[in-house]
Parts: sequence; C-alpha cells; structure tokens
Amino acid sequence: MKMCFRWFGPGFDPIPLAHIRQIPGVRGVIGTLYDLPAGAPWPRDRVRALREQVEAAGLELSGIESVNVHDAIKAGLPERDRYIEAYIASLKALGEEDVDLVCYNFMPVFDWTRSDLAKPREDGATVLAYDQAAVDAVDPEAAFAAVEAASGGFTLPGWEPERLARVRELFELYREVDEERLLENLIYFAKAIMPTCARYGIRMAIHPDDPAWPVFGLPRIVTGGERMLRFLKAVDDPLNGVTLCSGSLGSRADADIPGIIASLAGRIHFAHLRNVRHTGPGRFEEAAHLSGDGSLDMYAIVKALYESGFDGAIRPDHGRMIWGERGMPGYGLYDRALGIAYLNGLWEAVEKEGRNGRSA
Ligand SMILES: [Mn+2]
Repeated sequence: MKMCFRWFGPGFDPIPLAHIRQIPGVRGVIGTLYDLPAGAPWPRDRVRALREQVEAAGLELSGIESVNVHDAIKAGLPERDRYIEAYIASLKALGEEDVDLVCYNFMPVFDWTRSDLAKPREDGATVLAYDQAAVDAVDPEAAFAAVEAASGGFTLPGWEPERLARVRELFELYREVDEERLLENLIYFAKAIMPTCARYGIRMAIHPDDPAWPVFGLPRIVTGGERMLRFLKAVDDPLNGVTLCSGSLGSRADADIPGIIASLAGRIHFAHLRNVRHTGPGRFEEAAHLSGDGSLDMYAIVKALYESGFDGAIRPDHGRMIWGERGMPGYGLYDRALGIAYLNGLWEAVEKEGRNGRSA
C-alpha cells in the first residue's frame, strides 16, 4: 500500500508540498495539471515540471487525478476520435515521465454533485452534504452557480467555470444518450486507449459516480459493483481498472463495499477512503474517516482491500473543514491528515493480523 495525498498544484492548492511531506507515512502525491481543460493534450514538459516539483519536496508523483474525458467522448459525438487522440497524447506524455496511474470519471456534464459545501456539524466542523430534495428543487444552472458562489474563491474539481457557461449546451449533447449508449461510449474509449496504456504500463482507474445514482436526469453508469464489473469484463485488460471510492459507492445506503472490493479484486488500481453519514433517503453528509463518525465500516473496507491483494495507492478522500482552516471544500489539510493517521493504523492492524493468520 502506498499512502498518497491529492494535490491540485501551485496557484490552485493552498497546501504546500512541505506540509504534505510531514504527514506520517505519506509517500506520494496524486497530482494534476488543473489549468488544462478536458480535451487539451498534456505537454510532456508540464508533466515533467510537476514530477520534478513533487520529487524536490521528497515525494513521488504516484498518479494523476484526473485526466478529464471530454464530453464529445462521453456523448459519442462524431468528433470523439479527435478527442481520444488528444487523450492518448496525454497518456504518452505521462508514460514518458513514468506516471503509471490515471484516475478519470465518465459522468456526463457534472462531476460530483453536492447541495451544500459547508454544512455545519455538531462538532463545529463543516462538511459537504447532499440532499436529493434540494437538488430536485433547482435547475442545473442554478446548481452550478450555487457551487461557484460557495466555493470560497477556489476552483473545484469538476466544476471549472468554463463548464458553467455551457451547461445548457452540454445537456443538449446528452439528449439521446441513455445508460446503454453511455456504456458503449465508455467501452469505445477504453478500447481505444488500451494499446497506449499497455505500451507504458499505465493503469486506468475509473472513478465511481457521485452520488451513485442519476442526477438532473442525466444517465450514470458507474454506480455499483455489478456495473463496474460489467465494464471491466467488456474491456478485459488488467490495466483497465477502477478507483475504489468508498464515499462515492457508499453514497448508497445499500452498498456492500467489502463485497464490491472482493468482486473487483485485482482490478482495483487506486483507493479513495472516506466515510459518509446517511441521514435519510437520498440524503447524506460527509464525515470524519473514523468508522464511528459515519455509516461505513472503515475497518471492514480496509480489511477487504488488504485481503483482495490490493497493493496500490490509497489516498484519504474528502475530510471535514476543521480548526478554522480555509481551503477547498473537502480538501483541507488537517482532517485529511487525521484521516491518513487513522487509515495507516487500520492498515497496519490488518496487515499484522494477516501475517499472523498466514503463519499460524
Ligand atoms: Mn473519490
């Protein structure tokens, strides 16, 4: 297991790499070129500069999150091949700089959706929260504007301002795209990039949809274990894998996350670990990582990962905003560092138990 920390890069992320380096057990950074819009090929010299900056801080560039997929690819438009070529160029630039893990998602128009970016909790912290009724009450443009207004001046991943200007146009693209079509488009994309992934040993890790159900009437297909498995079988290459995001999958109160982990064993290339508190049908809020603070059994999740043979990058996913920190909602330093300390403890415990079990 390699403990990592997501970092959005200079000019976007207020957290210095030097602080990340001081979190016990952190070896890697999950980086990105945040200023590049989906569809733009990543220049190799930019990737190299990012890698060198991370390495100069005593860390390694362990993966990228995300190389975003252009809507032309997701919607299956005639120009998708051109955008797939651009994506392949980005993968080459990454491969040439020895980056071998890429997280991406295949959600139409929006990335993750929340109705509140700073919901106060009983402990005085704030968290991201979702309420289906609140989302149903607004149109997508209003939702986009609300996220922008609540972002505290930070650009949020998946909610880049250039998308806001095009919300209506983007919805139009998906008018004819149902879940089957969307899955076909995903398979088409994955098949097209696999030869390049094979050449450089790049593991692709699709991120589950968040929340794991359709939002604003748009189709969503990466919503649970069976559907992820269907995609992995359709493009049955070991490099074609998933990001196991406990919080996204766990947005559904009925998700059996340890069971999903067991079913995807060997194809989980990246893990996002966080807890979530279910507060009612279609409602949840994020929580501290500790099992006791939310609805997920984090011990069972870490144990299932260990037992599946998982040996990849783990990062703490969103945390609470605590101790007066100002930062990107969900991406503060303090609570994610606490999350890492806890996840390190769980991992050490399951690893030692596992070893004892094997030697007995
Ligand atoms: Mn995640």
